[in-house]
Amino acid sequence: MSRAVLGLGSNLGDRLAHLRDAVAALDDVLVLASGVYETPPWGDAEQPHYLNAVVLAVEPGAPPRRWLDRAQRLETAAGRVRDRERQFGPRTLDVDVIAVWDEQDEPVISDNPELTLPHPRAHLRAFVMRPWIDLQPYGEIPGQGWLTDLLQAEPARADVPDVRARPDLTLESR
Ligand code: A4P
Ligand code: MG
Repeated sequence: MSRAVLGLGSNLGDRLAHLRDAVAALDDVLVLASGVYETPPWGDAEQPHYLNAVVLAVEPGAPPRRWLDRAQRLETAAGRVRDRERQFGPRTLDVDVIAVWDEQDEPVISDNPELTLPHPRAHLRAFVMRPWIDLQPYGEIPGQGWLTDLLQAEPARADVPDVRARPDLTLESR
């Protein structure tokens, strides 16, 4: 089994619908979806707040690249328009491949710019690690450390209070 942690984010349009549609489209590989969190924008302040969530997925025999293909198909389906001037700008849907484990359950490590694994900014981001720790209290970002430790270290620590659970929103499909 190839295992993946995927990060979902949306801050344009019907944010919850974008996340739910992505989760529904992952139905064949989905193991667990986190709660939904409302988060201030990271990296580019002049944009609306995001809804963020994390999912765990498995697929027998999937090479790492297949997770990226899936992520990009989901973004396209949500009508995402890329603004080359704003790397961290607003979007209907962002799907990042946060980490992948191969068939032997070994973490995939890669500095390929097409698919860098683990995601190079995941360990800095409370909006990724806080939902993830819901699903895996003993979760680890390969090469970076335990989620528990990373969430208590700067810079993520300062952002944790602003990552607000939205128990009124769920990712159950419509
Ligand atoms: N790429 C390389 N590695 C990966 C990976 N592990 N996962 C490449 C996904 N893509 C990866 O991505 C640019 C290129 O990265 C792709 O060609 C892919 O091959 P993109 O989706 O075209 O561009 P982007 O998403 O605008 O840039 P980037 O650098 O992925 O931005 P991020 O890091 O995704 O940041 N604030 C909050 N609160 N919540 C958010 O969800 N998201 C962002 C986007 C900014 N601020 C946010 C949030
Ligand atoms: Mg992205």
